[in-house]
Amino acid sequence: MAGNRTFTMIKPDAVGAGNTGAIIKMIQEAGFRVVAMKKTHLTPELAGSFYAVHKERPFYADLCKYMSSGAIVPMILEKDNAIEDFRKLIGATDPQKAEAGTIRALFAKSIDANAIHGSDSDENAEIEGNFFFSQFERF
Ligand code: 3AN
Repeated sequence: MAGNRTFTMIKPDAVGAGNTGAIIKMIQEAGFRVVAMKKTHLTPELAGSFYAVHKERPFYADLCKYMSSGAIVPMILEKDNAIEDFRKLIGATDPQKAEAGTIRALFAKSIDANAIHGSDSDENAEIEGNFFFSQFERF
């Protein structure tokens, strides 16, 4: 992915609250191009394998339950400096600490129901994008 792609998912709290369109608008206005996108619903098992890196963390079980509680909208996004710029756009994991104007400050309900995911490295963006999309689903 050579540094210009990231992966995101709009999470069940934000999809359920009807904020999908507003969030995609913010993403596009920040200069990201949508390379792949769909609406889907994870099983608890699939959520568990997506978040396998967090298996040992105390919040893992709740996270898997939450991420399979409703529809999500995964996307692959493209922009120069995508990983860093996207994490700036979404704000801190805990919405109480997220900078004003960020997606989490505007739309997240709590540290677990925090509206949106953003990959933390090029390597993880590639792994996470491949979890949801085949090469034939990218534009
Ligand atoms: P981020 O999504 O900001 O990169 P990670 O990768 O550390 O955060 O955590 C993955 C997800 O796990 C978060 N998006 C959040 O939903 C959940 N999470 C992280 N830390 C906590 C915590 N202390 N308590 C509850 N859930 C958490």
